[in-house]
Amino acid sequence: MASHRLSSVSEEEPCCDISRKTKICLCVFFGLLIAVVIAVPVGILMWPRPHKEWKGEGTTAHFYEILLGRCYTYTQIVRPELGHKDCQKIGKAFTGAFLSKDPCSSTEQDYKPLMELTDQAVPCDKTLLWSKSSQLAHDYTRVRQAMFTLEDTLLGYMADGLRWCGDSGSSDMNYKSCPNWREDCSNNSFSVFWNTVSKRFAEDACGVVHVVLNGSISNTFDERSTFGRVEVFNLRPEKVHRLQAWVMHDIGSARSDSCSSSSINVLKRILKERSIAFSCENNYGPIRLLQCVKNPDHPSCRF
Ligand code: JS2
Repeated sequence: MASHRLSSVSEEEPCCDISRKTKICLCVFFGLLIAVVIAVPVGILMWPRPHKEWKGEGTTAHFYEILLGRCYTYTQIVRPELGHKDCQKIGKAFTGAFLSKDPCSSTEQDYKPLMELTDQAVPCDKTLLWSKSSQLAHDYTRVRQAMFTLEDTLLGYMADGLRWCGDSGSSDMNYKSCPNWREDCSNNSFSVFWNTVSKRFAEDACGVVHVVLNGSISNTFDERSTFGRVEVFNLRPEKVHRLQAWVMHDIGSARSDSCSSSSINVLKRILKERSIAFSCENNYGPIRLLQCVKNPDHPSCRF
């Protein structure tokens, strides 16, 4: 009797009273259930969240291509003595400073790898700072190539006029919008970059440092500007023994500020407290010539 029983358990016989088919169905069901339980949260996490809307312009189109192109142009053509710089590494360090990060909590630390890859010595007496006179300062160094504004150095040249930001929820650049300094946040990737590179530019300066200031506006020296807030306070008195200011007035415009005006006296006082000598000249001749090239018929340009 017993032997027949064991051998007689036919395929259809339910074990634990359930059929093989049911067993398979249950396995498939639980398998699917487990898959869903895992897939849903992973899916939610992986699902690319739309970038946060900011008040400022988005990342410049073709940002990375422009950055790399400028790096090669600068290191191979403009300043070939820097031909040893690795533009691929520099490009990666630049984007690594802000991609996949909250664009409102950017820090100087984020840009440290980039700063280390782009160190560049500017000869003493050849540093030119500027404030509210970008065009004039750059017209001058385009002609007087021995002098350097920040934008005449590798990193300033690469980033000049560009905009960029990322997002902690995505590894892409946000081309739609980026934080605006006033309306969103001040520690945004873009502003922190310019503060960081301006700080280093001032720290590296030596000898006589020059600055082009705009005498046709009220606050010729603005303590809230990058020059007034970052560069003036990062000049090293042990290396910089004088700051020479050139206060330029637009051709044909009324004089608002000059070397004897109150805002310039504020600059003079700050430098005195920092044991850095100060000298100032209104409408420095060579830059005046450049202004007259653009306004040849103006009476004050009849030499
Ligand atoms: C360049 C940008 C951009 O001495 C100069 C430079 O060294 C510069 O880094 O900082 C100084 C000028 O800044 P400041 O005094 O604030 O002048 P400004 O005319 O009121 O503001 C210009 C913006 C300076 C920082 N910066 N510099 N190229 O594309 C650029 N974008 C920003 N924000």
